[in-house]
Amino acid sequence: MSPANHRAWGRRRGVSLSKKVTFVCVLAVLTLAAEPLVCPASGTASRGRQKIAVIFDTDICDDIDDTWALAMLLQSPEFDVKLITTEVGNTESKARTIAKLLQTVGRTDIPIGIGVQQHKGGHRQDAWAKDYNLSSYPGKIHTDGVQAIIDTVMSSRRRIKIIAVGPLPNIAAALEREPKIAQKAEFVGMHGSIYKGYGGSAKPSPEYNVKAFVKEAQKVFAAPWDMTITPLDTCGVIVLKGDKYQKVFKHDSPLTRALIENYRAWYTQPIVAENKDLSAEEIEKRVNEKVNSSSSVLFDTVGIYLGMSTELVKMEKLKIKVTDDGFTRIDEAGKLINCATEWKDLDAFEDLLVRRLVK
Ligand SMILES: [Ca+2]
Repeated sequence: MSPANHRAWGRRRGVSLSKKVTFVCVLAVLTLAAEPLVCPASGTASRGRQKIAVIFDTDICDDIDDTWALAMLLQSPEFDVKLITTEVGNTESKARTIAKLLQTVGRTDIPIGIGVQQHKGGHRQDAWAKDYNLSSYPGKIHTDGVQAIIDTVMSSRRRIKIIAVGPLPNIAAALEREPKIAQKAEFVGMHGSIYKGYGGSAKPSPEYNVKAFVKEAQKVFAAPWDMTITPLDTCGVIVLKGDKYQKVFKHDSPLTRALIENYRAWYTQPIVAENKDLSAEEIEKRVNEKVNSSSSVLFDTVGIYLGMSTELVKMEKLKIKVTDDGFTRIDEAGKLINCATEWKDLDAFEDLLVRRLVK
């Protein structure tokens, strides 16, 4: 309620003094109980803002940026994380990585949902969680992650944001099973490519999260919910190097240790798989050259940022259509979507990301 509305409410006839006093007291208690939250752009504290209820849907373990995004999510007091669901491939094995990470940082209050499974094979971060048994997770594990998404959205009294940073089989299946989730949730995603492609290229690309499961992306992009995306135009340029990277790399917390261990496991796996004759020393040398000096492209961290703010990016409302070959084209027949098409202050975003990870 705004101050003006508050005053108008107070002026209404028939509201007794005692009711007014009760209202003011409840408001005061709620305000004091709320954690001081941080304004993402300025880093200044702001009291009394209600937390944003979110479901985080991730294809963690395919690329490493999901793990960075998860770390940013957990370190951002703006969010009340209601559920994390795993996307694509061996979703049960991916849930193990998430469970171990949440347990490592003391966040087993967060339920995990196992998403639509395409296979029972391996993923690049499996080595990190190979000793972890999913049944030992103290929190809740939903074996039907799609139903968990539906139940979490439909039972919430507040509008939920689904932050999705992978291909979209889970979200498409949830919409198929319960279309009403589109009325009760907003969608924030790392998807598509509007004016720029991979690596800042001047030509748009069929972006992986869309291209890998096109029909599912088309379903999600046509649903009647409010949608905000970071396409490659903004998320494809996030790489931490130099001092910024070293701050995270050298920060000794359970979260940053787990993050860098996962980065190491993810970077090591293909080197070992593709070079059977390499010595252990040579493997370590190659891994250290990269992992000790810079991050990979951290696409998904911008999805987390858009879940709480759009201050540092230029937003455009564009009619977007997902084509059968996986492009996200501006098209009169498309759906109106909030697109982060350009950075206003990329440096400030990188600083924010680092601050969050090392706090
Ligand atoms: Ca991802």
